[in-house]
Amino acid sequence: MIKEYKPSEIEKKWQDKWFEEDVFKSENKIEGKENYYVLEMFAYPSGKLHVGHLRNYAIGDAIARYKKMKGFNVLHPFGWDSFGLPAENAAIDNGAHPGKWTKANIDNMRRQMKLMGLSYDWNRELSTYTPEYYKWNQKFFIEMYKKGLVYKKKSYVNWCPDCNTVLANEQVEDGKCWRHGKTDVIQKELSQWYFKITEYAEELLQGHEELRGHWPEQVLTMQKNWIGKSTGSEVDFILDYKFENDGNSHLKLNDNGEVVISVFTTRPDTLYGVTYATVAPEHPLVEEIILKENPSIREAVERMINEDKIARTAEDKEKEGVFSGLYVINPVNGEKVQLWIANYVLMDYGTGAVMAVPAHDERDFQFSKKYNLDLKIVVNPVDKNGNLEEVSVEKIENALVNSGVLVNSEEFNGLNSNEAKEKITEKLEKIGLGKKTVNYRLHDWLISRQRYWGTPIPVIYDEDGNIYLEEEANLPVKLPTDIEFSGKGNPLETSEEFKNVILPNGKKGRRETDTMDTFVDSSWYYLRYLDSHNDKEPFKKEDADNWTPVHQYIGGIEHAVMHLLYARFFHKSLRDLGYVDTNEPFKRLLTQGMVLGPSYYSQNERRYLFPREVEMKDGKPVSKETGEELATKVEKMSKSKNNGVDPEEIVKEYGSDSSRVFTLFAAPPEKELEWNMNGLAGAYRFINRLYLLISSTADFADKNVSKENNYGINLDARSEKDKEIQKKLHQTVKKVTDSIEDDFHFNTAIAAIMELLNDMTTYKQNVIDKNDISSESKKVWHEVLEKVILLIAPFAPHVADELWSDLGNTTLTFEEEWPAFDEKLTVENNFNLVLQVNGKVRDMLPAQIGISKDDAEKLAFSSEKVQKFIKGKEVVKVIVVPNKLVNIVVKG
Ligand code: ANZ
Ligand code: ZN
Repeated sequence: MIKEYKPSEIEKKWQDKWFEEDVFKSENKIEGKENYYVLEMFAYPSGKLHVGHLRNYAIGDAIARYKKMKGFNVLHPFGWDSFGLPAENAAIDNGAHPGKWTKANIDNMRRQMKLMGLSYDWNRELSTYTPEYYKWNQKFFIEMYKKGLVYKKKSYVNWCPDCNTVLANEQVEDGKCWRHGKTDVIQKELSQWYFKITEYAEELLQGHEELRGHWPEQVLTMQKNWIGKSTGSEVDFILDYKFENDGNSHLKLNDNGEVVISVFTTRPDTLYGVTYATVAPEHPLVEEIILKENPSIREAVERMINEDKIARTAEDKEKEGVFSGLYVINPVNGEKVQLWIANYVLMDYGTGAVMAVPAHDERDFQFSKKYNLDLKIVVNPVDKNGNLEEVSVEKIENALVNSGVLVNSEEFNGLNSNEAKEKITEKLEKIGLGKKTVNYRLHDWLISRQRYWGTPIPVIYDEDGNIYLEEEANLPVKLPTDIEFSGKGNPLETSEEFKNVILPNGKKGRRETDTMDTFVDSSWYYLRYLDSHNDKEPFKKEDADNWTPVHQYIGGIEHAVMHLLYARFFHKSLRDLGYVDTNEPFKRLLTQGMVLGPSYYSQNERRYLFPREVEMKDGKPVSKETGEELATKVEKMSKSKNNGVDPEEIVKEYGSDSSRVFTLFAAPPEKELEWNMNGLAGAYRFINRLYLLISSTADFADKNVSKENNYGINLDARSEKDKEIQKKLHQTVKKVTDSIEDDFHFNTAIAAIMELLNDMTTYKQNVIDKNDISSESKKVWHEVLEKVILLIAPFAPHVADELWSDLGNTTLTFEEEWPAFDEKLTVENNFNLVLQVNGKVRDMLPAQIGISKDDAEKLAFSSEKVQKFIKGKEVVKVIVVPNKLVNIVVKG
């Protein structure tokens, strides 16, 4: 029976069946089965799938289907990261409520995903914008607040005037907003909510040991740099100033009521080289003392505060500063040095104050040159032979930043830098003016957003600004609907009903109008899937312990620091709140590579052309309309380059199966994938060939035999061709299994199936079509067909189920066991033994690999052709090269 391959019909037929019968419904526990949790990062509902989604889901689905067939209890859910700015901007632009826009987008994307036939358990679908979900964000917030993991602090924050909201440092790129590439981020002083992620800095770093080998090393490195651990000392300088303490001071004071300025340094060995000290312009000392004593420098200070914080510390950034008029005292030698305010000192690193050593620190060096401050060499560089190099303050053109031997440092002279670091810190500890410390570059996580479309922070203030937590019985604090989306300020401020509340003590209260950063939503959603409709608790602890860490997480590398670090922090916080026992959210991480496509740029029109506007002329791309030769590049698919492809169109035209097979075949999952229409067409042809071959030979297969009794094949009764195809089959099963187990290298797995298909085609032509059939051929063919269908099932599930039913099966491939292979059948068991007489080849005979020397000799003498050449001659010796040849040397 010859059928035509019609992907749209086949795919619709099977999707209807799968979804109507809810075959992907999963259980939290199945007796005797090991759990396997495979999770693709949930999606922001922008409205349409892009090709990066297609790739991500094809990978995840192949893993889910494979693991299911391997006998695991697989959890494979999907959901929507559905709070955030774009919905709100759409509301401003077209007046529709963000919820309406979001819901419509989710519906459309879910529809598109269903066209792909992905094996998600949609019963577990979640959406973070629903009160049923964000209620738990609020509960966690309250519990974390009670545990000291949430706090409110006034500080300078990054502010995007276009977003009209605060940005995390991670959301500022080169001083611009990550969403508004042209908008300068400014600094604004605001009171904001923070999660105390720094409390977990060390654990987040140490946890890498558990993840190493399972996460891409690149991601671990990015997290490590982000956490930025550095070991050093804190050194206390006393301000030379008579301070009147009114009790409201934020400054650090010693027992004598003197102001202490602690600095963080990684180079305590340079302490004798300090020639001045600096504080950040935001340091509390500046407002409390310096500007009172010296009001004329206010303008300079404010200018520094408004500079971009990230650029401020860059090596090549012009250093700026102003003398405070005050002095501090060096704790080791009592020297009085000037105190400056400098832009290159940041308030939120270390202590916000620095001991300046211009001879040994490059930034201090540049600063001292600009403002004519002294230099003092205290660490003398040494040459290869350990001799002191000759250096002088007048001659150096850069700071001497390397370690060396101490000079000009009293009792520490002659020590090397490392010894001196220890000894000087010991001395500081002894006199109570310093200690060893560790510093992290990681900051606490600022979660306040002055936006509507996020989780309301469950806090109320009384008229004096005191903080009250919302009572748990009142959760969720829902977003109000009487809102104006004008694009100015925080829309929540426009709802009187939301803002004005009565406190439990009967007094008037005002509700917090900040909402939570959407990264809070994505920090624990993988746990919610375990029980996504539970309205009593966020999830059950038993489930969490059984299902985390997630066995395989899959997503983009762009989440290396923010999402993946926040989720790790959240998981550890939830552990410490008693919600889980495990330490990490994700055991294995696969970061899929980007999808690239060719772009065509027209110089004349100054724009990127769409592929449909381009044709090839003499192998070069030209504009169809003007004939202009176009500049072409292969780069990340994006709207701005007009080089994207629409997954829905692709799926409609070629089918989900071919689209998946193409994305999985064209590159290993972690590598970049170059989109290529010819490649896609090639995948289609492959599926088509497979489909035609199997459906046209299904009748030939002996369906009375099955895997239960090894298809009833009598190995000795097979023809040579049966043996060959069966060997190829078993080799392919092995190859495909190994490739998947080896970090999901689906590309080599599919390549192996393609090879097998070639051999199957040959078998059909030589055996089935020519009717050259052994007693076992039909049984062998049944095994071949069943197994190749199961092998392709994780990649092309629709066509697999169609062919599976063609073979008379009533089950789905998804419910079948992954095919087995017999190691014995995969090895080459025959070879041609070369027979020589006096070094000349006279015959070749098939032999078993591993044949003994004696048997090989016997075989050689049994050959009639050989006999002809040795007849009547004396055999001098017989040389046997194992598994290769026999050479008979004769004389006469
Ligand atoms: C004196 C010194 C001498 C320093 C020397 C370096 C070399 P890492 O390694 O990144 O942790 N520093 C400390 N706090 C700072 C702040 N808030 N803003 C800007 N710079 C700050 O860097 C630590 C070094 O950076 C510290 O060691 C301090 O300068 C500076 F020869 O102290 B050092
Ligand atoms: Zn912005």
